[in-house]
Amino acid sequence: MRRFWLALALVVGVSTSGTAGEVTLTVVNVVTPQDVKIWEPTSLFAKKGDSVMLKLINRHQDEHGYEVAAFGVKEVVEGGKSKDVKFTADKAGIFPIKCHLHPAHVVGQLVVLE
Ligand SMILES: [Cu+2]
Repeated sequence: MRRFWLALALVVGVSTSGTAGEVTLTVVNVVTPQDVKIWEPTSLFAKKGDSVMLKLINRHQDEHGYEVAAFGVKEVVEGGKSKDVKFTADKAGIFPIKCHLHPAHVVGQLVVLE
């Protein structure tokens, strides 16, 4: 339950209309106070059918991956660079987000509402 509220607190973009819309977010790879590298925000929200546009910004010197396997997203962002990603959230559910290069340190989720 605590994890659920934490996820809610990290909501940045949810489209509010009844039809499919667009979710545009900037996601930045940062280091937490616990010295863990994460893509922030860690929880992304969209509605089924939304186009999701993410600007991935890697603030580190080494490259990091951003994978949302459920939607065919698998990017590598070089150190100090950014990359734009676009996909359609065409199914509802909770889908893991990870760095496929260093799976241990970057974990998040994409929540797609029906
Ligand atoms: Cu990484």
